[in-house]
Amino acid sequence: MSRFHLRIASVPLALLLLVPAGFPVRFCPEAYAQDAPPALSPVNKRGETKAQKEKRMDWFDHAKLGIFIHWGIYAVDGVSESWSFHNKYLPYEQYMKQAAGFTAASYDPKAWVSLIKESGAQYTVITTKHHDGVALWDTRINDRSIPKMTPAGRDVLSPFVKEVKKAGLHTGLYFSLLDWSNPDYPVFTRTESRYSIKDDPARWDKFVQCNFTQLRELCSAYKPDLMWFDGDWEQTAEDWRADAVIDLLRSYNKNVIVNSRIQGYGDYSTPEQGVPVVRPSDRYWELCYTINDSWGFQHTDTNFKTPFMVLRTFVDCLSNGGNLLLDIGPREDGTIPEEEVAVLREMGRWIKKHREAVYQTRAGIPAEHFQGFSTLNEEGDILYLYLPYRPNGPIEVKGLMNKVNRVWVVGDGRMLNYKVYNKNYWSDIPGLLEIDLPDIALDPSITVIAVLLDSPVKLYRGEGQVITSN
Ligand code: H79
Repeated sequence: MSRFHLRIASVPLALLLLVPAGFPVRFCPEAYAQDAPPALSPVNKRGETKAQKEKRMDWFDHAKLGIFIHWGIYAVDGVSESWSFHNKYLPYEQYMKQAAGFTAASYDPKAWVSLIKESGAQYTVITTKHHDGVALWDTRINDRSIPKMTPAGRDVLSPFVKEVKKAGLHTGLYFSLLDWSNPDYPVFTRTESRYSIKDDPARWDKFVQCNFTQLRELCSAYKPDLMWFDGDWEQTAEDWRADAVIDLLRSYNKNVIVNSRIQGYGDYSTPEQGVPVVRPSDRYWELCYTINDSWGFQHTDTNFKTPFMVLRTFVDCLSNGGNLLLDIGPREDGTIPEEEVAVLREMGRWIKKHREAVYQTRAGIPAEHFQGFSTLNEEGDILYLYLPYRPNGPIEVKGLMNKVNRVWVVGDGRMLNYKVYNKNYWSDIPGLLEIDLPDIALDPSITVIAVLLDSPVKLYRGEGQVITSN
């Protein structure tokens, strides 16, 4: 047993329990062993091993950034997607009249994909149908679609997906399970219901068939790598036929990844808007997040975050081992607001410079060790430190038991001077690692420092100690 194992073994149990569940095994196996094993999702109950799931999730795990697109008739008047009629901010008829203003006149799917590619994203998820039931493609189940209802007069999904695949990005399709416009769907507005499933199961079955038909249309035409469901909360897994939905998706692509919003049947969790404060317990997660406060285009919403703010949240996700699914809301004519373009371009600049500290990383060390965000490489022997600020002195890392072999600025290559302070010969407790960072090495946004260790990272997690020997 190594010296480190002995050290961990002497740490009180209560402290070990504080270690987050997603904490990599390599650090401290004993601490990890204290955690309950992550719950198996129903998909795994159906026979997939942990190793098989890891393999299937591999591209997603390394993708880190995805671009979400909310595009629909709600962009015409700039009202909230579907919710505006559901919550009765305006009458349903007025909401649907927006269709007459949806032109896609300047829609350039090639330019969209080129911007997404430039941002450094590895996948994109587009709203094929939101809760309003209006499909972007030419569905055969009804006339509620962009090709049938709007002056755009054509399927706007196919040319986009074609470009996505050409660019080597992964295809994600957002699909609302609920459809407040469908006459056979029980819920209409917040206060109006059409019927109840238990009173008329045959009518519900009719609706379920609509979902299955549309899912078949999407799977056969677009071969999604990822299905992003939404709106599952209104019905149970049984009513959605969640099991059969997953079977259907897998019959088209056995490696398909499904988000969690299908009543417990998905592969990864999807916090929405609220940036996680503690590391999510799910091994796989993705924060979906808007640049202003709206998913779709809303001309009155000018509350845009700066590129720096979005980048900082991206790094926050990286440091906790998750992805960022960053939303854009194109206008009805297909143009993308300049503020959103600026954010995607800056993400691209920064990611390109720091790619070694993005795609091949996993969650970093606990915040007590470093006042900022951190990640580790796959092997665990390079610690990346992200500085969304200009430091007033040396950068400090606490409790690092490894010897440091080299420190440099990522994307710049400059070697940095470092020193360890307060490492006493009579104590096993590590000293303070202090790294000098000259102003000239600072990135205009977030500087990244790489710390090469002599072996996979080992952390001291104790409370300190009095003199034990001298
Ligand atoms: O498409 C975007 C939003 O329109 C959609 N998801 C993103 C990606 C969205 N769905 N729900 N919400 C946003 C927030 C709604 C939450 C609530 Fe509820 C619905 C509160 C009350 C009803 C959640 C579900 C809490 C209770 C039921």
